[in-house]
Amino acid sequence: MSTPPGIPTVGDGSGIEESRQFHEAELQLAFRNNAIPLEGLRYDVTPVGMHYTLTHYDVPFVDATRWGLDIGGAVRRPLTLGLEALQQMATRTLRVTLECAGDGRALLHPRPVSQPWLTGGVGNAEWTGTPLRPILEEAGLDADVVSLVFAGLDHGLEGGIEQDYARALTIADALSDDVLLAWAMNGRPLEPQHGYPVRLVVPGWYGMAHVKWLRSIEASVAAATGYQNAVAYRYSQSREEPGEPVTLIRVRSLMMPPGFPDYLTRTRIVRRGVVDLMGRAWSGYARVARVDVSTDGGRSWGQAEVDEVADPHSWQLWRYRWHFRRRLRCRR
Ligand SMILES: Nc1nc2c(c(=O)[nH]1)N[C@H]1C(S)=C(S)[C@@H](COP(=O)(O)O)O[C@H]1N2
Ligand SMILES: [Mo]
Repeated sequence: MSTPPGIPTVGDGSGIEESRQFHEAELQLAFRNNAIPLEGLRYDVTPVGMHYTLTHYDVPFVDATRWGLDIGGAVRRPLTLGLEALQQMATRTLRVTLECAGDGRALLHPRPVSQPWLTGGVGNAEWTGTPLRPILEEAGLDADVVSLVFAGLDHGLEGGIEQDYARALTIADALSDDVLLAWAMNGRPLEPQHGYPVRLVVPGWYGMAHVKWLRSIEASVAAATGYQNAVAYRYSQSREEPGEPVTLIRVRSLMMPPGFPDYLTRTRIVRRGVVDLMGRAWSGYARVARVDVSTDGGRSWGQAEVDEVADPHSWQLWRYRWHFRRRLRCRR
């Protein structure tokens, strides 16, 4: 594959030079795509209005009474399913931590020019829908199908390529048990920005796989191509390498900031004494067994208590009792 054109970084002629100052284009994206406020980590299930959002193009307006999901390509019985038909199928609710693959990118040097996440491109919601596998079985995948392409109703320009937002899964990943076509978030119909009327939910995977405003599923006898699979969402050390595809969520944790903030800078003020630190840790690969906490800038570490009984795809609560005696200066 030739050099990916699509992922600009600061200082490469994108017009944005590396600096802690952000370009107006980045600011505009940051307003459209909100992070969870870190105090929102307190809720086991993230309230819908606190859950992060990431939308590449425009949020499409969808009339659910006219909406249908087309299942086609290399299948024996192409299907079109409306919302009511889907809702009459077997229903499951899963608590799933969703994180944007770009979470934290604005802290990188050089900084990739995109939605400028600092932290907080994450949330933990309850998604209700119907399992994908029986629908694929009903459609009857041809024996030589290797991937499924999930396309959304949204359309835009990215990396110089005009496209519908679309992501593929291998057949094995698409058939795995917990993949859902979801129409509800925290027990209510999806909000427009979260994919109304139906989105894909692929527990354990970074956000880009969870295609919103799902319009079609196409069975393909070829491996995935398309901008969002072949150019975006790849781990690479240089522009020249095609890199490895981004799939499951890597291990991470965040802390609810203790004390209270300064309005402008968000510097925290914490009173001396016993401070119960709390946060969340998650990984799409495995349960989190241990969280280490440092309260002295990494010189020493203690072990937090980690909730090990959380749902399999849900983030886990951690707690750490801090005996705060000395004065300390911390940023953010
Ligand atoms: N159709 C469509 N699906 C999409 C996207 C998009 O732009 N269009 N963004 C993806 C990305 S990058 C992320 S991180 C998640 C965000 O889901 P949320 O906004 O519901 O939190 O949706 C994914 N699904
Ligand atoms: Mo994302």
